[in-house]
Amino acid sequence: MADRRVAPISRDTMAYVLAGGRGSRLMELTDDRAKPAVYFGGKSRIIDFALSNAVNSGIRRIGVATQYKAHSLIRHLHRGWNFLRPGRNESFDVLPASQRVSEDQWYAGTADAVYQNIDIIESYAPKYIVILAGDHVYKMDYEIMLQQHVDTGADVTVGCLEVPRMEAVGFGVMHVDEKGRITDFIEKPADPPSIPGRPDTALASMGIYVFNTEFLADQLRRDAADPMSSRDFGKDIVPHIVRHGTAWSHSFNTSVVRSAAEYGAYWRDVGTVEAYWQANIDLTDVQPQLDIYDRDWPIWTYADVTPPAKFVHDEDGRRGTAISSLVSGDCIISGGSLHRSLLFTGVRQNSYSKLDHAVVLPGCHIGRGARVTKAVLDRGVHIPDGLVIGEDPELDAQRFRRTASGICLVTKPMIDRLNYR
Ligand code: ADQ
Ligand code: ADP
Repeated sequence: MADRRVAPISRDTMAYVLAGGRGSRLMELTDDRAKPAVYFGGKSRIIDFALSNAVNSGIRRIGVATQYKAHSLIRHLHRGWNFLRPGRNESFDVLPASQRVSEDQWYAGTADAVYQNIDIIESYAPKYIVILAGDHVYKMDYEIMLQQHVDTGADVTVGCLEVPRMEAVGFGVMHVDEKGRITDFIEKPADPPSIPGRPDTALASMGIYVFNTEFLADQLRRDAADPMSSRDFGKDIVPHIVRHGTAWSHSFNTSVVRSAAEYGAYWRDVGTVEAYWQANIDLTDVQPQLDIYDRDWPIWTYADVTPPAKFVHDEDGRRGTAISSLVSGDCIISGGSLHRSLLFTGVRQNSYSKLDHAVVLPGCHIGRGARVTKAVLDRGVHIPDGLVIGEDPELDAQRFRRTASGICLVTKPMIDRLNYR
């Protein structure tokens, strides 16, 4: 008998990525770009993780809803993610707010960011839709979650993970029965309920939802007619379905993509300067928890074509050295040294300079004799010759954005202001 192939569920699915959030706790890093567009891991931007997960899971229809400061995000999406071609049962749509309903109307909430484009989604007729956040770093096979959704016949399936109870104040928190069906869902509770028998742990929503598209469209229309609704998945749509329909949880542990070198179930919000710095520096570990070298689950991105990184010694024969560091293309380390640091594309590091635990975004220049410790340097920052960052807490706090644990965020305007002193 002929071999009958059944297409995976992912080929009948659209991934819809919410990428409109400001990410205000990243401070000046999101002054001019949306959080999903923030650089991460040497070559990528944060949104590349959700998009790569979708493509690696077999999904070929993707929509991205953008809103806040979307210019560099949209540019990145057009350059890097436009390879999905209409006509091959594929599509890629960037959907900025205020294009559809009226010119001055932004997306009210996350559900509204889907509702306003529901006719575009329906025109593709995907049977399933997976709603994703564009601002988390993790590797996950959505096909496994889709399969569970189909098997249980749920109205909605919500991705979840266990978090320390006190951290759950920033999440949707759920109760599930012994099979995993959600019995209660509370968005950002002040006093998060714990998992029964485990007082220090709560079950948190990852903000990832699978729906049958038709069902979601009905729910969004119902919600849009409710004047009391804030048009949000976590506040309105999911709690309503928990009360009136069937909502199932899906444990991240079952669909996290681990490579040989990896342990645990890595998922990060990188929502603060502190968490952002730490997650990038973690990549310099000998065996990091997040493996970005896994050829079976690549993190796709747009990247400029660059010449190789180059290490040269300076005029005195002092070496340009990097230890426990990641150095991207088009970087030239001439005489300086770096330790436990991560350089994005096109960084120039000059003689007698030192980087230690530094995250250096594209196009930065490190002047002669400068020393930078425990810092994030925003794109294009030029550190003047001899400037020292990360050694004098009081001075750092005056000049830069210094976090409670002593990480400095340094941006171009902050350096410009120094020159006038
Ligand atoms: P929050 O993280 O607070 O909670 P929210 O601010 O609503 O979620 O953002 C969710 C995603 O949507 C983000 O990727 C954000 O960039 C994007 N977004 C926000 N407003 C948008 C808009 N108007 N238009 C387009 N995109 C927008 C949510 C859930 C919780 C869950 C956490 C997990 O509500 O239940 O626990 O995510 O992080
Ligand atoms: P990214 O570093 O994310 O690639 P860009 O540096 O190109 O982004 O800037 C993102 C957006 O912010 C662009 O629209 C850019 O024109 C704008 N922008 C950057 N710096 C400033 C500034 N100092 N004032 C106003 N707009 C700016």
